[in-house]
Amino acid sequence: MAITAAEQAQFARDGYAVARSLFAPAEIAAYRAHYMALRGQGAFPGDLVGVDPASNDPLKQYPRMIHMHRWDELSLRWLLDARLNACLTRLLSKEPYAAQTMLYFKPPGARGQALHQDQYYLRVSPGTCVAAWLALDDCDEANGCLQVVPGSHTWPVLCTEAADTTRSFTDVTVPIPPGTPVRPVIMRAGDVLFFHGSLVHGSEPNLTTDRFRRALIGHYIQGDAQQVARFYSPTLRMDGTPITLAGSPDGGACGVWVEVDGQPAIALSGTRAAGGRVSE
Ligand SMILES: O=C(O)CCC(=O)C(=O)O
Repeated sequence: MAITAAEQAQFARDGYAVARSLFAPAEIAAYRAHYMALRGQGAFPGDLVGVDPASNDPLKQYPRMIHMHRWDELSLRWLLDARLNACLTRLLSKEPYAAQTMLYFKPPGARGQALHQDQYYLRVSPGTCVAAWLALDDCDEANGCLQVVPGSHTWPVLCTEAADTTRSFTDVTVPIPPGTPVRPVIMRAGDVLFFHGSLVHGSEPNLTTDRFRRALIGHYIQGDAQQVARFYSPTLRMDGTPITLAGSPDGGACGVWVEVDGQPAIALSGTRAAGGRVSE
């Protein structure tokens, strides 16, 4: 079984779970070769920074890819893979819709991505989004594995603040109270991390000199959702047929940390900025 009862319980409690060895080594090798070859061909629709092999910034040499399933058959087949569908359907109790693919290359020396919540960007309603994050390389703290704040999936979407762009390639982050545990998710290539749309997560820079930290990522939304941010439309049913949901409104309330009886608590008093970055 792809998702065990213990993993399902962890997803409910902590907001994430890892399905170990969901993809075989030969499949992983094929994905790595495919995306490295694609990246070598130049820029593609959705690249947030152009490909620049001469740049000193590793992320300009290997920018992430977005929405590849709209023009790449292998990415589409992966997004709709029956194993991912089985895990997601078990975790969500209903088949999801598929909304996005992304490929992070994260070469040696690359910056990470500051802590954030995917729901800030996808704005799924009702319900939430869920990510399937497939490790294409073994990953740990040295090469910038994903880091999560267990239990933060119960938090509302938080208001963002400026991120440290010397460590993060994105410029906004969410604040967390001092002492809040942030847990590295150590994975082997072929493992898939599933995480809830409100889970606070991100990654630190790749500090190695010789190890990529590639990840193939799918974003899904709960199958009873009626709205999603327009950037993700049209979404797909897991049989590949398109379904166009209403566009969710920009802006809205977001959470700010306050102190209640000496303890951190979240008050919904802020205003989420409209517009800005379109993708998590
Ligand atoms: O892989 C990373 O470093 C960040 C990925 C991420 O934040 C996401 O998939 O939402």
